Amino acid sequence: MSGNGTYPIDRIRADFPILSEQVRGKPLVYLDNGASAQKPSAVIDRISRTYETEYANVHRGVHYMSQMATDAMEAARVKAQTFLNAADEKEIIFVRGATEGINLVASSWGRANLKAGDEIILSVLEHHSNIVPWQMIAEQTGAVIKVVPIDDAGEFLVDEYEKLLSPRTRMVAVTHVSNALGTVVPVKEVIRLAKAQGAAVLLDGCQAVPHIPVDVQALDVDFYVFSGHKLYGPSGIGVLYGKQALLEAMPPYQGGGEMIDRVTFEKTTYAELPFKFEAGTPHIAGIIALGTAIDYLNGIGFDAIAAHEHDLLTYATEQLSAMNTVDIVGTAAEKAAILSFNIQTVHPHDVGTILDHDGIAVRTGHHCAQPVMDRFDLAATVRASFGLYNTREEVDALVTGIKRVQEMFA
Ligand code: 7TS
Repeated sequence: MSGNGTYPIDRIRADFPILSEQVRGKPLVYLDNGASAQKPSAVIDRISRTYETEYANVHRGVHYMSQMATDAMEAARVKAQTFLNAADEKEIIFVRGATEGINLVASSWGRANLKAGDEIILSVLEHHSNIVPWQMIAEQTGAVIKVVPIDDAGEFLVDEYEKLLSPRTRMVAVTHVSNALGTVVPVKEVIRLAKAQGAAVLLDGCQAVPHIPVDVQALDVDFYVFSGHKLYGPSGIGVLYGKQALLEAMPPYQGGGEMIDRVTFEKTTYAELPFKFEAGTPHIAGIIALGTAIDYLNGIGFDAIAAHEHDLLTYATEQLSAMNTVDIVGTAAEKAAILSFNIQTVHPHDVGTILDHDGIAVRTGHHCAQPVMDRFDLAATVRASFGLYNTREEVDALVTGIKRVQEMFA
């Protein structure tokens, strides 16, 4: 049961076969959704069905199977468009994941738009995949990176951000929700201030899309990326949204089949959007099943998901706050489904290993966000990250596990 009596938790849990698995003789308590979420049967079955009944390469066959696969893939593009409320399906580019989406924008948009002395604004909260691609393009173009600080609660400091903005700011690339702390960044304000300076904005939506509805038109954001595997869909597939005019003005990222209009050794012309950015055979079954994951989420509804996860986060935060020797890292006013903490004097990896013996899966380490760890002068944290199928009983299991760790190290 959850704290919210109307949420169909039992039915939802039954949709995820892996949740009935035992780990070391104990029921699996999966609290590592920030790293990757588990898959409902609908998604798993859709992958099988694609290969069993409607598989061929896409966009190139006149034959029946190729047309079936192409139609299913393009239907998934429309689902992703609707999911983000993009104005046009051409604005949805399928990529391997958020990492590839950010690399695509940094490389392609960056090459076309950045020159020496131009400024890129990131924040301390970024995952490495929203840092390193910008460092690489900065090195190539002479652009300069500025970093928005956070406070002791892990809040994005809008005042400090405002001070960093200047007419030289060309790109603001920030996360929508921090993977290490759970902080929800005030992205509407971030975008409004960037637009006032004429800067483009990319949002890394990896940790946002599983928890909160996103409307790219209402946000007026230029680029938005997310990974399918954190959204209860397959790994190896993700989405880059870009405003059509920006994508049209950008050079291709990779060359190859699918992305061309006409190839001769003298000159090659490129395909229209979105195909210009989709070189090579895509992850066909993954794209189709990502569409199914989106259907699945819509079937539950974001209001219900957000309320359920808010209840779990609040319940877990209360319990851990009450434990002396437990320090919660990241206490922003608005957080989404992520609880990072440390047990004083116990190394996070030891905590993770002991919890694993109880069947509890959490992530320990720097969470690919080393600047966040540096900000708090930590090497690592333990991170419990919740999903739509977690329960208060699982939070209780985590609390019992933490008590066991405390007793072992007392
Ligand atoms: N951005 C954010 C905010 C993320 O949380 C992650 C993955 C990525 C980008 C990269 O996504 P990928 O699918 O391209 O790898 N974050 C995590 C995590 O927190 N634990 O494992 C992966």
